[in-house]
Amino acid sequence: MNAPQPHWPAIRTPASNYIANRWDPPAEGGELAVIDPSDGAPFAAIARGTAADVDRAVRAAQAAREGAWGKLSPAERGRALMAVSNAILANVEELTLAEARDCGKPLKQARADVVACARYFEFYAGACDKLHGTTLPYPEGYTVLTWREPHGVTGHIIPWNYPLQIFGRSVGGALAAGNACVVKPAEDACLSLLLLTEIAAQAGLPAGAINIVTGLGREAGAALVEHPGIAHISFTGSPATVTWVAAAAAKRHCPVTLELGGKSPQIVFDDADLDAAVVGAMASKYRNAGQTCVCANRILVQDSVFDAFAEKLVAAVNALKMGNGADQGVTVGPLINDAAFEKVSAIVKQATDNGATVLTGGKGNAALGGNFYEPTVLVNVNDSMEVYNEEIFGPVAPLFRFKTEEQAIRIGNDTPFGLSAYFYSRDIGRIWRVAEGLDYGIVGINEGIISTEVAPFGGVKESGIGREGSKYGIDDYLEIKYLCMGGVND
Ligand code: TXE
Repeated sequence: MNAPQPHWPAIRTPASNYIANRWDPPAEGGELAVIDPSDGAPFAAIARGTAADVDRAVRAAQAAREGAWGKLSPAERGRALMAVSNAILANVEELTLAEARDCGKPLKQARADVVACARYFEFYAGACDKLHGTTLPYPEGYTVLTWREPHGVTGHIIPWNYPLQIFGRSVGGALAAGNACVVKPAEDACLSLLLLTEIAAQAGLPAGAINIVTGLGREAGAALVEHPGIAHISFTGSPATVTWVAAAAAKRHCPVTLELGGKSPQIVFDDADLDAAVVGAMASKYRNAGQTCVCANRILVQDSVFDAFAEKLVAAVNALKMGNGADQGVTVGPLINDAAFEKVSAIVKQATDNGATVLTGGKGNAALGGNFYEPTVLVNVNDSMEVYNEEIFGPVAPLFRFKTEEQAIRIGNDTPFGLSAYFYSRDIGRIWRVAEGLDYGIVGINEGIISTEVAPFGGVKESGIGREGSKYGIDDYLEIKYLCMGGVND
């Protein structure tokens, strides 16, 4: 690479799985290189886990369910999760560094992800002793009630774009419900989760409550989905991979929670506060270099304010600072790997070859090289282009014109995805009409950042099944047992 690299402090990088509260070397001894997305150079190694490691992790989780973890009262479970939350914050520096370097994130953003992860654990800690069933009205002589029970051992397949946040949202909810967890992080970004699991153990979490097996999706990931001891699978990733994951889970009737990304519209109406809409678009589209499942992927702007919005957006984009996450003031880092860079480059090229105009960006950053793709704004785009149809997963904002509210809703819904949508308007009547018309699991109104521990995260249509985060997210990790006792009056 051309750019001088900043100095990264050393990061502990154990090439081991973490099972039953100890580092556990992979049975077959394999390793995978950990690549720094900012220069393409390997800087560490992780274990290449296989089916034997997954099996050991599942057994450790089963033992935890039957042992120390399963025997905690709900209040004690809550205190254990609160201790994990506090320990995450006490180790914020180490976790921030690991997340930033592994994912290519600016330090400020990685730090926010660590804090968000701690908040998930704090939220779920408070929920543990508030999960309960109900009594039901039944004919006299019967007593009927429901109990809520954990599935047992849950499997969690985590992607590379927000490892800490997605871990907190998914694993935190499963633990609050009383499950023990086996986690397979993405091969592109494992380090923060390995460290976090050790930190959780040191904070007193009983052995086997969380176990991590690293490795390739088609090896360790597939073994996790197929393992008969896994009673629920949570998967966040691509629609291509889920076809396999969901089919393998269905073969053994294993319930799933799925989050598969999106094609979020951001609609800017002519009565919107344009500056607020630009701030929202910047936060939504360009954070994490556009590698966010809820980021604005199609920005629809009403005709009369299109040029003004485009001008303001381009000015804001040109003020971003691209570079290595460890450098002061950097706001946009590299894409995660070569494949991601090629995908984004191909989508933009297909658009420009067919008449799209680049207002800014539109290419890799020549000075930084590698996987740095310049923050981009495109106009003159249409619905025949990949940039209209594909989840871009890069810092590229295509701007589309629309004339009427009905047209905006129609274009906004014109995708098989249904994760999140955003719109900007100050007309209260319009706000409720459009919120109702958009076919999405999450709708941001005059708001561009949407993910928080108190809210249900997930989508409709091809964006997935179920929710994580909030009290709804815990429901996915609980079974309902219905009890009917007769003969009470005999
Ligand atoms: O995803 P994969 P990739 C989208 C985004 C991105 C594209 C490709 O558009 O450009 O997907 O990313 C594990 N059995 N999203 O290739 O393959 C894998 O190890 C079990 C959106 O990284 O879906 C990793 O842990 N597991 C998304 C996880 O699946 C398997 C976030 C995700 O990898 C497996 C990431 C298998 N056979 C990408 N194969 C979002 N929803 O936010 C792979 N995995």
